[in-house]
Amino acid sequence: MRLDRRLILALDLVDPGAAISVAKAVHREVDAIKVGWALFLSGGRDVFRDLARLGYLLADLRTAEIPNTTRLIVDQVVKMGASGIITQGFVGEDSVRAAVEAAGRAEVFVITEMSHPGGAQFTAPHAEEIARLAVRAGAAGIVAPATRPERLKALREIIGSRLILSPGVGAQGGNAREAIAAGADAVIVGRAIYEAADPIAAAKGVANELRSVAPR
Ligand code: OMP
Repeated sequence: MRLDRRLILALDLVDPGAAISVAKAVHREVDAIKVGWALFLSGGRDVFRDLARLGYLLADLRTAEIPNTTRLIVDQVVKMGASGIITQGFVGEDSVRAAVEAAGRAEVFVITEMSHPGGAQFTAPHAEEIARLAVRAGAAGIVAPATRPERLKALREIIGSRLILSPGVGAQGGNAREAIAAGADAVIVGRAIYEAADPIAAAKGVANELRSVAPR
């Protein structure tokens, strides 16, 4: 993933037409567009294929499965044109390896510790182990919370030069500058952009805010 703006749009809209129109408006202001189950269930493969034509499509069809099922899902996701894939790490190393193998040239990002308050319950105590597992399995990087920037520092030490993508900015209370300063390579932002009166201005605003933070 090439990170010029250090910003990924989480396009969690369920109306496929609205999703495509926001994506067309905003895609030049972000490094990637992340799409997930809600949009897939409403718009299916076609909307994913259309979005993949705009640039880097990060498919968040978050696998949390045994290796064989993971492989089957990731094969399909790659066929829709995804350049990157998000998978859960708590499923263990064999499943994450299966995702990396099936992804081929697509990059795999492993969720270590989730950004919502419930993420502190079970995922946070195991995040370091999951980050180590992600490195061993050959993942391109991890997903870790902007809502707990102090955690990003610890995870960075484990994953070295691999990428940290950090959700939780804006609607969940996290701050983009703090997340990048704490070691994230890019922030994942959804509602604060696609629910804004002017999503282009909102995306530019986040990217501008980040311009003054030194890259790691
Ligand atoms: P907003 O809260 O609207 O900015 O959206 C955040 C996006 O990041 C959503 O698509 C979430 O599903 C996703 N996300 C988290 O919020 N927290 C996590 O721990 C992991 C993810 C993710 O893997 O993308």
